[in-house]
Amino acid sequence: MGNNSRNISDYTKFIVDLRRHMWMAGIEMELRRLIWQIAVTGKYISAKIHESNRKLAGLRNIHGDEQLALDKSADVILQNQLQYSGFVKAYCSEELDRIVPYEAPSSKYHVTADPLDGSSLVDTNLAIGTIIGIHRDSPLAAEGRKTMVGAMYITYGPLITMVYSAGKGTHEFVLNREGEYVLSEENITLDEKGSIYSLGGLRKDWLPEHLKYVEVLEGEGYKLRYSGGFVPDINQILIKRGGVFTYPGTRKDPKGKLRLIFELQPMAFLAEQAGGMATDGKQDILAIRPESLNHRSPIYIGSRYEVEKAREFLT
Ligand code: AFP
Repeated sequence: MGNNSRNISDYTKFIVDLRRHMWMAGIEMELRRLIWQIAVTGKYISAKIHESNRKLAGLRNIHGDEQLALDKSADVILQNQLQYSGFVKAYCSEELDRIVPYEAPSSKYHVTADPLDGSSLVDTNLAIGTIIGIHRDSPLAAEGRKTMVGAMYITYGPLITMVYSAGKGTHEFVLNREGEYVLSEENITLDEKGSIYSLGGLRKDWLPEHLKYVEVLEGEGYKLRYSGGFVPDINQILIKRGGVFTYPGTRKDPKGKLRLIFELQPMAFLAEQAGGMATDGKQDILAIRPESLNHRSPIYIGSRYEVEKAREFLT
């Protein structure tokens, strides 16, 4: 099995687990080990979600102790797993106000995290997720296209699934009963045009040009799919092979709601690796130089037709 570049499908008779997949794709060892470490951490975060059981224990555990908010717990779990891994040079997340350098001089990678995106949905039992960006330099050093080497998300839903890319396509794995991540969708490729749209923000706050764009898609019969969770909403577009997610700039928030570094760059990396696009309506998400950790941006992400159509109305 020396030839790493062979199409992994030649091995369909084997269960292709995550480590084998990354090895056969020829991904360099430290990056493979980092992606694996984060995927394993998703199991611990999932256990925390179930252990905390917001429906029964409320915001206090059975001992009456105030429970740390789940998104903060998820951040602590990620930091504990990455700080001493030896692969991570620095870490930043939506739960922190700065980049945390780790004493790992030989390690290469800067990790960005939205540890538990959609945490406000936990009590509704809707799917939520963890979003990860992997950079060869600080995420503040340059635009994503120059710093990013990988991205992934983990979806905590009826199944635990993990989607990753290290620059050689976008692939989905499902956590099986044995606790292995097994390849389920390889080289996900978005169709030129989809049939679903996922529309964030309040219609009454949309800018006229965005409303005109949505009305064109409505006229073409797009079906609305919006859960309020960025990870499952993006995941649906990738797994259904097309469509568009947008959280636009509005009258109240011209920069939109979503965070460039923690939410938009990773999803843009995955979408582009799946043959799709991601813009702020004008320029590629991965061409935007982050101004701060809190940099927010409008987003149009998904199939080429829908994202390019947005550009017609917004530039
Ligand atoms: P929470 O993490 O506060 O639940 O917000 C989720 C989110 O950041 C993102 O996952 C959704 O796409 C977006 O907000 C939903 O925003 P609206 O609640 O305004 O629709």
